[in-house]
Amino acid sequence: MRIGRDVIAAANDKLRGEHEADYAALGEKLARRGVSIDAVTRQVAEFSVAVPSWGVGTGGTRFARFPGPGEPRGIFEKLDDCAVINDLGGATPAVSLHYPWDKAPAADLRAKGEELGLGFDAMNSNTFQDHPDDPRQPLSYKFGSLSHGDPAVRAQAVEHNLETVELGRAIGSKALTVWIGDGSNFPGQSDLGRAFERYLGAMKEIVARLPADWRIFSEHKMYEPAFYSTVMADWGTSYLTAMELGDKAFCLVDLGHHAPNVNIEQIVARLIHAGKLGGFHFNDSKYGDDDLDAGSIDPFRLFLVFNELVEAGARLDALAPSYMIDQSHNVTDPIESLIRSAGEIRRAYAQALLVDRAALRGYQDENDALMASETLKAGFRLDVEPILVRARLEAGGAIDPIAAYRTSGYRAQVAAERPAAKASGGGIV
Ligand SMILES: [Mn+2]
Repeated sequence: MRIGRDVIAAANDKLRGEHEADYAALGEKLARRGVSIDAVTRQVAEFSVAVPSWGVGTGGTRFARFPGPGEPRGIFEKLDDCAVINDLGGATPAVSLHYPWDKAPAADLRAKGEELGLGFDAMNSNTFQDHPDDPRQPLSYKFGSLSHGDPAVRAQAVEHNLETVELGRAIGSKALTVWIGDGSNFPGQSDLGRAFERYLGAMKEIVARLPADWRIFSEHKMYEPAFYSTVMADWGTSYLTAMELGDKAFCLVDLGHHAPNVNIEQIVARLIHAGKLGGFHFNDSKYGDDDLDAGSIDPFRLFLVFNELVEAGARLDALAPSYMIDQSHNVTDPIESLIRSAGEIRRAYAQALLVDRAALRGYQDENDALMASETLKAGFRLDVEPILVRARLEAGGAIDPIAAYRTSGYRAQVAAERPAAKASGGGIV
């Protein structure tokens, strides 16, 4: 089921007058600075972010999971929920799948995507848990996967990644994201050097068999599930990996996978400089890999990341990173969280577009620290909501997507149709 165009139109009718006034007011304000609001709206409308298939189910913590009503029971219902997010928010026309959680015949996935107006972004493999029902994966990943000491386990993990690529290729994806849980809990448990070398060897086998037009993203994460060392621990290791693996290999930056207070925007700038920025997993965090809604804790940091992206200009266009959300929703309706997050990501982009870059460069060159800082913050302080609304409206979405979603009664309807949700994957990756 989908939310009818008439429901969205009726909700919009009530708010349209106010929106027009807000858009005109912001347009006037920007015009005084020589900026065309319509041009900025067009850029924002062209920016989209993929939603994670695993994000539409309720996530969990290390301690428990509290399922919500009407959780999708499989990939096709997940895609239904993803379509609602895109229909209302107009910013998320692609879905990132997780394999084998989302295992299904490729033709059916393609048909469902076409029916819902959804495409498929990067594929995610899964060697951080065992798959006892899969005859092709009889060996355990308890002590690692691509870096495991046993070559048979590594070979199994390589084959699993290639199987993930095979499905991705059949549904129009062009990239594989590899995140492994490999690591150790105790000093001495694992040889740090040899584990990394084994990982590189296994990744080289995957890269050698990757389709010509595919990219591979290595996603680093400082800790968890391993608590002493992680094989792919930081952006330095990820960069080393991408360099070693060659032209098809890039780094993926998950905003929650860094030590507290790390300057993520600087990492982004470095990876752009190196031509190795492959993509993002957007989310927000206060303490660790919290997987909270993008922009909900530190919207300024999100803005600073987008400031680097906008600053990079043509160099970024050449890299064409994959923009994806990776969140775990434990206490909210996942559809609402994902609509909100996509909006916040676009907000950060719009604010970054509105930074006066010529003035900023001038102050930087003059070492006027205060005015450089003020010029940057002037973009962040702008209320760009009318631009976000206009971009949504032009895509057929809702002026207030969360209000329209609540009015639609979608959650109650799917709760009636989808009894006894069973967990299909966690959400903290
Ligand atoms: Mn991630």
